[in-house]
Formats: sequence, C-alpha cells, structure tokens
Amino acid sequence: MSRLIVISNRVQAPTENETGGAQGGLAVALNAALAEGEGIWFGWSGDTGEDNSLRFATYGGVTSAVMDLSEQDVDEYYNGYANRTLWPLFHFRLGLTEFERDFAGGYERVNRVFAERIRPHIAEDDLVWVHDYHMIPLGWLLRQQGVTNRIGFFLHIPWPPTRLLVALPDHRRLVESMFAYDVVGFQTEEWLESFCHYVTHEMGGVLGDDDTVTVGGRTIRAIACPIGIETKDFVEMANGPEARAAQMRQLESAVGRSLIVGVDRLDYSKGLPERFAGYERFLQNYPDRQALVYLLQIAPPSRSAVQSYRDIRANLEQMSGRINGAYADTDWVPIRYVNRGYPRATLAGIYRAARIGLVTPLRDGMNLVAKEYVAAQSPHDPGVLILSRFAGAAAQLDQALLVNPYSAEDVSDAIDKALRMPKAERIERWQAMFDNVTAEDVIWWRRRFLDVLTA
Ligand code: GDG
Repeated sequence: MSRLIVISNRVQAPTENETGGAQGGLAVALNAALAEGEGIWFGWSGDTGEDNSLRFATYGGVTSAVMDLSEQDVDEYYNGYANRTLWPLFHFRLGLTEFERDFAGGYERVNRVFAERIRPHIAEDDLVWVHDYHMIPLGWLLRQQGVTNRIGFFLHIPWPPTRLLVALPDHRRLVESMFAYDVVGFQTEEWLESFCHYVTHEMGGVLGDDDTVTVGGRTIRAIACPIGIETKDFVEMANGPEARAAQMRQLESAVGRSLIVGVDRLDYSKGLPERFAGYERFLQNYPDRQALVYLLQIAPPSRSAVQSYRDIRANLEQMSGRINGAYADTDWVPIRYVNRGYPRATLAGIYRAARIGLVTPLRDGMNLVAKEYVAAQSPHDPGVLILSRFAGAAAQLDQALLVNPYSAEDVSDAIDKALRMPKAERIERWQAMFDNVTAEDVIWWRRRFLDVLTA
C-alpha cells in the first residue's frame, strides 16, 4: 500500500495533549489514513520564526512535520494572499478582496519553500494530497522539483464564477498551475461546474468523459467530492456523558424555552449579522412568542490580524448589544453571544439541546456544522435544521428548511415554521438528512478521493 503524504496550511495530527476524540472530521479522516500507511502530514506550525526547517513528531501512529514562517511570510502569504485576496474572492466578496503584489509574491515564495522542504521526504510510491486555497500552486512547484508521483488537490471553499475569478490578477497562471495535479476535487457540482466553465471559456479547455479536463495536452480529472463528518463517532459522542452534561446544563438554563443555536468561526462568510437581523425580525413579527425562544451564538474569533474580521466582530458586538437592549426582560435575554470555543463533546450536547440549528452562511464550500447538528439529534425528537441555500451542504441536506440568508423575512419565517413543525415531519426530514450524513461521511469522502487519485 502506498504511503499518504498530506500537505495543508495547518496540521491537525494528534498531539501529546490531544488525541483522536477531540478532533474534527478532516483530522479524523486524514489521521486514520495516515496511521494505516505510515504517512506524514506537512504544514505550517502556526508560529513565526526565521528558521524554516521541518520539525517531525509522531503521536498515535501519525507523523507530522511542521515549519515556522517568518513574520513577513505570515503577513503576505497567510494574512495577505490567502485570507485577504483568495478567501473573500472565492466567497463572492469582491468588495472585501485586496489586491497587493506583495501578497501574491509572498504566496508563491512560501509555497516554493514548502515544496523545497517537503520534496526530500517524498518517496517513489507515495500518494500526495494537497489541501485548500493556501496551497493551490504547490503541486506545480513540486513538479518543478522533479516529483512525478500522483498528486491530488482538494479545495475546501467554493470555486467562484468565472466573471468574479477574472478580477484576480494572474488568474490564469493560478488555474494553469492546477493542471500539475492528477486530480482536483471540489465540494459540490456547483463549484466543479464553475471551474469547468473557467477552463473551457478562458483557457480553451475541453471536457471529456470520466470527469477529465484537458488543457494544452495535459489531462486531469476534476471531481465533486463532498466532505462529510466522522458521523459514527459524533453520534457516539452526542450520547456520551460529556455531551449529556452539556445538554442538561443548556436545558436547565433554558427554563422551558426553545434553544436556537448557531456555531461558527467568527467570519464574514458565515452571515452572522444577517442571522441576527433575521432573528430580530422574528422577534418583531411574533411578539407573543418572543420570550419562548433564545438564540445561542457561539463564535470563536478567527484571523483577527485581518481588519475585515475585526470589523465583523465589532459589528456583532454592537448588534447583539442593541437587540438585547431593545428586547430583553428581567429574566430573559434574546441573544447569548459567546466569543469562545468549546470542546467538541460540549458542542454535541448543545446541538442536541437545540430545537433549531441555524446555519446561514452567505457562501460556504460545504459547512460541517450543519452535518454535526443533524448527527447530534435524538432520533425520537429531532430538532429542525435551517440552512442557507448558499452552503455547499444544501445540495445534500435538501430536507432542511432552506433559506436565503440575506433575507431577514425568509429567516424569520423559517424560525416560525421550525417552531411549529409537527414531530412526524421533524422526524421524516431528519431521517433523510441523517441517512445522507451517515452514508457520505468523512471516511467515504477520503476513500472516494483517494480511489480516483490511485485509479
Ligand atoms: C472550511 C470551509 C468546509 C466551531 N466552533 C467550535 C468548533 N467549531 C468547529 C465546528 C466545525 C468546524 O469548526 C467548522 O467547520 P465549517 O465547515 O463549518 O467551516 P470552516 O471552518 O469555514 O471550514 C467549509 C470545511 O472547511 C471542511 O471542508 O465545510 O465550507 O469554509 O467542525 O464544529 N469546534 C470546537 N469548538 C468550537 O467552539 N471544538
């Protein structure tokens, strides 16, 4: 069996302090594959330093290799090109997209350093799997270093429509670099179609049978391969003691009110101000039901070095303060807004306690919170998922109440409908979604991608 080499911006291999149970789906799936075949997971350590040699560590049968980046690298590659150029553009936010030559230069420089450092550790039969927008040109740079192995690339975020992508200086060079891969994977058919549209309209590419795309004599396979969660483990966790305790704690503090829950990294793509506005509309439209619900929004801060992330945080603090000020009573606040992260088992219990999972990103490659919410529900009395039609997950979870996250009315109506939904309908919708989350879990995703890569 070939070894697997995983390369991503951040490494999620087990550490001394944290083993399997606390990890998210991606880490579970890739670590399981790495442990089977003695693979290595490469990436940035998350620290800054001038020495960018690799540091190896092995825990739980998985080897990780991380390197530091200089402050300039972090500014230009991570906070710059990755998170101020590609992230907003690929989430359809042209107005937030910043174009700086230094960012593009830093992005290519850091990818080149990764390629040079990793190259000596790739053995002849290794399969190489590169992840996400931080590392798009890495495969091409590895080829320049003489790597002839099979290399796959998976994009976790949306692929934007051609008319947006052409706003990126050097867009063609970036996409051309993707033809160094053998397989490129996207979360949904929609993102795959957008990629194929670009390749056929901007590069004279030709689509063939069997998911092939050919440009200038080079043929690759481009597939839709939706990521899932570690469903079985998550269901077990939601039934375990830690989750039960969190569920009970939530139910006690709810004193009979229905919990609406949102869990998101604090990111403008997640549509949090729009969600608060939709919830406020519900409070306005249904004054008699106001004190029967509360919204718990968990939003651990992320990327706070980037101004647009500081702006969204300030905006949300202001909005939640204003809404609470306007509607709260002596024994009730409408929004509990929490800026910190919780253990995964605690989240599972909170999901289970919630009558409604409110997942309303403005644009999302997939959205795993929606799948976790479904997995955590009690089969006998499940809650209702309200899901943005602009999340990749909507293609699979079409039994959710699908909403336009920009429309406060749409969100308000969906909350009303969810609260009134009879149990039989809740169970029927939940069962269909649970079947999907079970069948297309993260192990399915990994196998499907690697099967195509090895084919
Ligand atoms: C990218 C794409 C795609 C959140 N708060 C806490 C916590 N989380 C966990 C959730 C979930 C994960 O973080 C977030 O995953 P999402 O999929 O919702 O979103 P992104 O971070 O933007 O991920 C996305 C994903 O990659 C995978 O391909 O689905 O579209 O944008 O697992 O549970 N986890 C813990 N405490 C928290 O407070 N432990």
